[in-house]
Amino acid sequence: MNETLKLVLVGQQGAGKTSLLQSHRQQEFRAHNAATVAVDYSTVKNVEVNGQLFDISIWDTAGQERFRSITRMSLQNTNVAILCFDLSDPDSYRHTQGWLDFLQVNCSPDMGIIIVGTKMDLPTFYVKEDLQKYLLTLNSQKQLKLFLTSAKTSEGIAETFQYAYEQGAKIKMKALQIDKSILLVPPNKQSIQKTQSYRKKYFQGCYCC
Ligand SMILES: Nc1nc2c(ncn2[C@@H]2O[C@H](COP(=O)(O)OP(=O)(O)OP(=O)(O)O)[C@@H](O)[C@H]2O)c(=O)[nH]1
Ligand SMILES: [Mg+2]
Repeated sequence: MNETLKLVLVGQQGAGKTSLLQSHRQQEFRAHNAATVAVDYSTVKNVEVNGQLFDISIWDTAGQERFRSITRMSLQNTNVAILCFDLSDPDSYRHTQGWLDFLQVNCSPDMGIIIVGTKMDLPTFYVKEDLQKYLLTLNSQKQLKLFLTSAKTSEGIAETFQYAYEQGAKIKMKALQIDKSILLVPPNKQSIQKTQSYRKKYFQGCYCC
């Protein structure tokens, strides 16, 4: 059975999350996308990443504030979060620190984070070098990789998802190795005795649970 990978798209309303995914999965661009309600979810099976097959699910969250608790729940067990901001909208850009804080509070420290500037076909005030410097100033415990994309021209889309898949695969395989090494450590005599005495005390000698 394939391992699973989970990616989640987050960011302000209208940042271009749904368009990014549509460009990646359907190679299409819609000039007027409806705002996402709650969260959309889709899986593609049998994707080869780093020589291994994965079933990759991508969760496209809603940027609207009223869905924040659903976004929070969607982040459970995420391998990589793709944080989008709109390059043509300074307000969207200013919210990246808030979104990073949100991810740090609600996600496992092992999760990867990628920052994606969207709509690079539109006029923008930012150049990549300045954005990269800005990322270094953000309060993040991780090294943040930045991609600039356009769902309209599909520039940068393939590279963004390829990187996200590879990073996700590395994180997933590392976590599985840790799980296996924990299972390989045999329980010692002391801990077995401790468990038995605990069960006797609280379950009156019932060992079935
Ligand atoms: N020119 C241009 N417009 C884009 C691009 N990406 C998205 N848009 C437009 O921006 C608007 C919002 O894009 P969405 O992808 O729906 O944004 P979203 O982040 O999913 O928004 P929510 O679902 O509300 O959180 C849409 O009308 C898109 O057509 C892009 O790369 N270039
Ligand atoms: Mg959307």
